[in-house]
Amino acid sequence: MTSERIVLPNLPQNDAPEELLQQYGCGPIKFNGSNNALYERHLLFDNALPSSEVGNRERYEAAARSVRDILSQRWQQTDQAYNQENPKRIYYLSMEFLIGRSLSNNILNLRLEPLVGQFLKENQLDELAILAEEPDAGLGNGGLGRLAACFLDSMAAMQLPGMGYGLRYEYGIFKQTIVDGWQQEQPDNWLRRPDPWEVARPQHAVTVELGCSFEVRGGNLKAITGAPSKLLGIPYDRPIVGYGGKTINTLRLWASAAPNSFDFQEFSAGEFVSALAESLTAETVTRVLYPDDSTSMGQGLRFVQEYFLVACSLADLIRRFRMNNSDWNNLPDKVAIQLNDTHPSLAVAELMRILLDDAALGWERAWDITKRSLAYTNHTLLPEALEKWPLRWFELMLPRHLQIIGKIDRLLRQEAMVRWPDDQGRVERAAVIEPGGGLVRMAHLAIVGSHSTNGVAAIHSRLLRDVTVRDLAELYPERFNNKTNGITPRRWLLLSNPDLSNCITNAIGDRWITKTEDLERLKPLADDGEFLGAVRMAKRRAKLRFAEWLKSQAGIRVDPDTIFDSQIKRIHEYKRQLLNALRIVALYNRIRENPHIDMPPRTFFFAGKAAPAYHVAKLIIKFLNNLADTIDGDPATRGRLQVVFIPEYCVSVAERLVPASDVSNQISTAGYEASGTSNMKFMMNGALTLGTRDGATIEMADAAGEENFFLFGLTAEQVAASQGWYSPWWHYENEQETRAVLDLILSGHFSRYEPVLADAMRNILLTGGDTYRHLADFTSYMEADMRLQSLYAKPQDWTRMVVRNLAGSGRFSSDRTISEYASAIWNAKPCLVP
Ligand code: 26V
Repeated sequence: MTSERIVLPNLPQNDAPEELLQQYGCGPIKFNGSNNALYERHLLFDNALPSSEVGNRERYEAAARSVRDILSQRWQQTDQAYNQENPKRIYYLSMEFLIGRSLSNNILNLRLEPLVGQFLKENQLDELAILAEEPDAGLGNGGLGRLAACFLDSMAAMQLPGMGYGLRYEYGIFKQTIVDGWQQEQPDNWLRRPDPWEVARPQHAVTVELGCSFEVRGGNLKAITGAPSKLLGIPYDRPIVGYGGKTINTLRLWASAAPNSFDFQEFSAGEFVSALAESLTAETVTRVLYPDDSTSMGQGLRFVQEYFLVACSLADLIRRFRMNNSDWNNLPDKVAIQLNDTHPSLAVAELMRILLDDAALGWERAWDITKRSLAYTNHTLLPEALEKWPLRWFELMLPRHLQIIGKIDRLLRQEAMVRWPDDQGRVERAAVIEPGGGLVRMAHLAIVGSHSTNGVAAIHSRLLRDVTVRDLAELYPERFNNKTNGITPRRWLLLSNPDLSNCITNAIGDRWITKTEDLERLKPLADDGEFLGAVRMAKRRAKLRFAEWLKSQAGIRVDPDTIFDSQIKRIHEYKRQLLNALRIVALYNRIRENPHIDMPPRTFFFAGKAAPAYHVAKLIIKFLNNLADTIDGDPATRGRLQVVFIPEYCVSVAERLVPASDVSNQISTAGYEASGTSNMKFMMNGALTLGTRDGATIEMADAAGEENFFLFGLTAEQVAASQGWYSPWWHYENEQETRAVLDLILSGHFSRYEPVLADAMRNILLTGGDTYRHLADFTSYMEADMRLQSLYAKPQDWTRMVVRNLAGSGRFSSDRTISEYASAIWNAKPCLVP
């Protein structure tokens, strides 16, 4: 595996807006001219409404359609260039794309902001109100889905011929409301109104064949054996605008439908109805995104979703390959398929099926081509999240794939037996089909059937190789590598934090937008008083903006003169929102015991969703809300401590809260968080990190210098080594503050009317053994917090550290990550669009 990085083309930086429109093929069309203006025309005609009835939703649609008009020529040119040049293409297969809103992002990437700004001013339009009409496209659960969206942005910005393939869920991640402190879930019907960004391409529909038929019963999919059936996959394309607008790639999302083979003449009225009901069944396949919890029921539908994504996407990319290439042997030279976790790992069996049955190649040839075309990224080591599917489901739905997987498993076992003739245990541990259990280990299938397996941060890649799949890593050491995650600086800095962006650009120019290594040039400015003042001012503005937004949205008042201290991510025991809560209770105790204590006033923000069936995570949300209420109601700490749980965490909320935060909490039990990506967003937005040595946080501290980080807690090695003897009771009995905090919680101080809560906390933190080591890390978390508090008292020193973090954050751009994938895994090069 080569590690050399590809050289990227320089991007256009300062084209004049009018020239940009020319470049997009929009010379004759005026965006805001009076004559035949795009916007006016859409506003007037698209919804056939009198202007008296036009509201912000209509204005949003008209604006989005205008922007789409502007980019559509360039979008087609990108496609044409790829068809003509026939470069190696990159296909990113993912069950999740957490896109968020597109209008402002597309305007920014097309560099239309000056034009749009002028237009809004002339027409006295309320920009924020119009942007807020766009639903936040939540086709993902969290980090894995947002990473996929950042990767698409980077590939387009870097003019790489990349395409995303996913599912067009009618319902994205559920909407969260908080009622009496408890999480409630509401369906997210984000497509209720037409989505101006999507273009249906029915001419490219694909037929998917399954070994059985289905009935939907009680929310579950029931298979009807012996009745093979077909599904139709209809592609919906969304433009992915690269920064500078040179390249516009495509995200293709598949919607399921019933094939149109129904012959009206031959059926009676009764069958007519049942046949249409069948089409409803077909459409359920892409109805809803699965929330990230492996424990919940009804996973049969998830299995069908995964195969549906794989079958549609491979058929589509193979069709494209065949248009320009006649020799199957060239597939790996023209196609790189990246599997985002094991969710699309049926691609191994499906590509083998295509090569064996459709292309009529022999096993050896097909196997070689498959491995060289596919690559796999692992995103978690949690055993409960490693997918294993029952053999029985393969028998029912995918009998041919089961044959193929059976043979892959047999050949792998033979190879392992040659390697370890005296160790049947190792052979079984390496196998694809789990011994006895009747389950297919999807991670093993992905590793065996591809040429690359990567983790998403150095520590994670090491644990994956040395612990989780050690046997396979010893069989195929050359396949294992690391690609540390990144985030797109366009959405997560330029768009979401205009004040800090300007401040950076004023200091070092705007090349950082596509070359974030330039941020290193800020390092010497850590000693420049004027620059520090500008950075402080930018943070203050972001805090004011956030406080105003929170008041208008949720009616919650927060004080921008307090430290904004945030932890925003999915709610999970290993992410340890409860450790954060213990810290807050300790600070609360300190103030109550000593009202004159010198402590900077703080506002603690939590946001995040719990999987609907993850009972403990929901209890944690309830506890955080009770904590917020109790502290709010206590005059002893008023004006000094405030806790806020922001409901409905999503991309748009992160875009607002991250720029406003002073402190970022990245406090997972070491060894559990594969990488984290919000850690990087905070770092790039001028927050300081309180964190454990886990995931990419380790590399972030390394890049900024550990002296500029507040690291604490056990290392992954220490966590693993204490497995046999760790007891939370030792900390309870021997640490005064730990005991005081727990005693207060267990006394029911924060759960007077809900005794189950205190019971649950006792169980998680003490009697249940404290699996995630909250108590082990509590004291050193408090120590790190004290260091942070003292630094905050010296604004100049604080901001100096912020600048050193910012200067070290360039490595965590997803452009860097993608350039590593492109050179070391995909062997893909940019393809310029003329
Ligand atoms: C599992 C399941 C199980 C069943 C249904 C739906 C579903 C969806 C997702 C998952 C696994 C999610 C794994 C994941 O999100 N990992 C996160 O990936 C981020 C990007 O690499 C990384 O930054 C986070 O540390 C890691 O937790």
